[in-house]
Amino acid sequence: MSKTLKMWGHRGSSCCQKVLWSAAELGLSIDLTDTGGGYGGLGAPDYLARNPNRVVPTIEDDGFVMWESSAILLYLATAYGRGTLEPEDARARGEAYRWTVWQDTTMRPKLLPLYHSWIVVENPMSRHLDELEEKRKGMFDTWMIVERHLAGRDYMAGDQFSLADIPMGVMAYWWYLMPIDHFDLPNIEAWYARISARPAFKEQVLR
Ligand SMILES: N[C@@H](CCC(=O)N[C@@H](CS)C(=O)NCC(=O)O)C(=O)O
Repeated sequence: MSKTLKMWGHRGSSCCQKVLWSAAELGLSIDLTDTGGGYGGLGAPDYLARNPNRVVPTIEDDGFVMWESSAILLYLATAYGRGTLEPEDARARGEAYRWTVWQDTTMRPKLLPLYHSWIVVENPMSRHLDELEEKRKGMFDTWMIVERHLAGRDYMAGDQFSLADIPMGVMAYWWYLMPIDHFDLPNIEAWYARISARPAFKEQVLR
């Protein structure tokens, strides 16, 4: 029987998708308490006692509480995915850590405002098309870093799927969700086709 982790979060959150997807890759079951988003509960005393940041996700593994989605991903990979999600090779592992940190510090801060602008533009009364276009164009250099990195590589941290593909895969999911011009990114498209064919991605992110 697979191990079950408790999780507080919601499926519409990119941070939570990182955790849900990684747990599924590792064969871990998740007992999800819908929290945040439309569900609320971030200010409830028992939630705040686990996560004082008023954000999701939070997990609990046999009484061990973790928050901060990338830290949760790294914890799960170390605890349950040595040699699978967590590469054995120190340099591949270093690369995996780098892309995980970079997703939080560089990619997400650009993608999130673009996504929010797109939601606004979906409103037919919107006057924000210029702003959307500016943010879209502003992502070119960021995506090109990934595009060049993937030249001659099947996955973000080498020739095997690893934890590095999860945060970057979730970013690609949100990017391709928007019906905008996605630039010419053949290496990213080929990589995204590879990772989005994974059953855990289909179950936890695409659903
Ligand atoms: N750095 C934090 C960011 C957490 C965060 O901003 N979570 C968002 C969802 S992605 C949140 O809780 N927003 C409020 C909500 O969904 O109600 C992490 O990666 O865990």
